[in-house]
Parts: sequence; structure tokens; C-alpha cells
Amino acid sequence: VPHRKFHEDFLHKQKNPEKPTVLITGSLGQLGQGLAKLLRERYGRYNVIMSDIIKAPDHILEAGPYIYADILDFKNLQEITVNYRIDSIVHFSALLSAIGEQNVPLAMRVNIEGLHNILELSNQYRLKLFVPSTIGAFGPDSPRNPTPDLTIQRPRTIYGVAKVHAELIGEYYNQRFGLDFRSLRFPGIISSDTHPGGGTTDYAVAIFHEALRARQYECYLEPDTMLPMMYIDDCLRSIMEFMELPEDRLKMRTYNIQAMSFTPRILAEAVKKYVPDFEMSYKPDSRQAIADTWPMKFDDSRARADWNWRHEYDVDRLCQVMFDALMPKYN
Ligand code: AKB
Repeated sequence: VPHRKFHEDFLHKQKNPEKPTVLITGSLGQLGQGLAKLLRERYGRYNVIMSDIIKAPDHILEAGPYIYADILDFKNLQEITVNYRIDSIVHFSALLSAIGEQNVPLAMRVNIEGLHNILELSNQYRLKLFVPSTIGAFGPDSPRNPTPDLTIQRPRTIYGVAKVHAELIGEYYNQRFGLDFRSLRFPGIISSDTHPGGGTTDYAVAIFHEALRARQYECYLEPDTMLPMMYIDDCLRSIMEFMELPEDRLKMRTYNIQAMSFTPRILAEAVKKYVPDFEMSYKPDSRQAIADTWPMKFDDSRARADWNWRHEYDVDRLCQVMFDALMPKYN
């Protein structure tokens, strides 16, 4: 069975000893494959261990180490940390905002209990830990345009509540035990080869596929709902740059980062430049109520000042890369 062969080979491969060994949890979600690719280019193929709880497709198994890791099973996590000599964790496992509302008990287990395991593991084994946070960590009482790093955070989704909890407990572990905890608050992330699944910002990915497939898209948000967004390459690069910073460069442990903000109407206009007969219709659903409580623009001036964060993709460049990647698939 070819994939078994890959797995066993990878277990015994020589890692690059100069570079950290990184475990990515929830790596079959929207961000994991791209991050694994980026980090493998930099640290070496065998230094980056992808993990999740589902069977991976062959191309993932062929690309590098992929293992089963259940973040709700502490012993399983300990075993992996010891066997693979993990130095850092990028903890992606989570239920996103909209899907979390449909199954709150599961979201509590994955997004809160899972995080507790990862945090405790990282502390026990002195691992460096990155946990993504989000615009969803803010709520209706936060200033929305722009939203600064330090302000009122009273989110109204279980996803947001869990992320505020992650930020606070991560910072607590840092102050109390010296854990190297780092977090970036991301906008909605847009990617061409992976899908978000269950978020409030998903329309900004779906629109590209539907424009090419059907020349029309029914958007579940109102035309003028403005949200911060970011192209995946900016997001993944920010994680790598932020994780590589020497600790003394960090003035905070959790930073906002921003690239662009747009509304469905603005994005539809940008899409029409590539698909002139594209039509967008609007049928707001429960995700509208979530989006209405989220930041419209992020103030990321501290990330820019403290560690030189710069985005590279605006709306025009985003559309260009998305259509370049997707057009061949739909033609
Ligand atoms: C979601 O919509 O839930 C995510 C996010 C902004 O955190 N994409």
C-alpha cells in the first residue's frame, strides 16, 4: 500500500537539526497544507509534521509526514511530542464561527478543551506555541472601524469566546510559566486551493468559484457588510515571520493584522472585471448577525511598528491570483 510506505519512511528520515520540528494540528483545514509547504521549504521536509483526525489524501502523504493527532487525547499528544521531538506547535484545530453556533458542545470541546491540552503540553515540553485568533474575538461593544489591539472584547459566538479565552490563557501561561505563546488575530482568509468551511467570511472564497462555475452567486451577507480580509500567502508568511521573531522583539503576545477590507458589493465589482456577466444576489442568513458584530477594519499599526508587518495583497491583486489559479480548473 503506497501511503503506508511513505508514512514509515518519513518516520525514520533525518531531520534538519539546525531547524525546529513543527507540529501542525488541524492541518487538513484551510491553512495547514499551505503552511506545511512554506515551512518545509524553509526548515526541511521532515521537520514539519502535519496532523489531523481524518485520513489524508495521497498527495498529502506523499508531500511529507502526516500523522493522526487528536487534540482531545492528551496521551496521544505526549506520544507525538516525544516520538517526533516536536519543538513548536501551530494549533489550527477549531470549529469556525458559523458552524460553531450549530454545535456549541462540540465547539467547546474542540476550541476550549483542545486548546487546554495543547497549552499544557506546550508548557510541559517547553514548546513554542502559535494559536491563531481572529476578528471574531471582538463583538458589538468593540470599536469596529478601526478595531485596535487592546479594547473591549465581548464576542457573541462560541468561536469568539473561545478565541478570547485562548488569547488570555496563552498570555497568562506566558507571564506565569514563561511559555512562548504567540497569537495573531486574522481577518477572513481567502485561498484558491483549500476551502474554509463553516465561517462567516466564507463568501469571499465561494464567490470566485461560483463566478467561474455559474456566473452568479447568492451571497448570505448584505451588500454593504464590510469585513477585514487577507489573501492566504500574506497570512502564512505572517505566521512564519511572527514565529521566527526573537522573543525580545515582541511587545505583546497577541497582535491584530490587516491586509484589506471590503464589502460583498465591492468584491462583486472586482470579480466582474474578470467575469463581466457575473451577477450577485443577496439573501442574508444567520451569518449576517455575526458579521454585524465584527470589526470592519483592523488597526494593525502595532504589528507594523513592532515587527514590521506588511501585507502584499490588496483586492485587485487578490482577484488576479484567485482567477489565475481557478480559471484553468473551470475552463
Ligand atoms: C470565520 O469566518 O469564522 C473565520 C474567521 C474570520 O475567523 N474565517
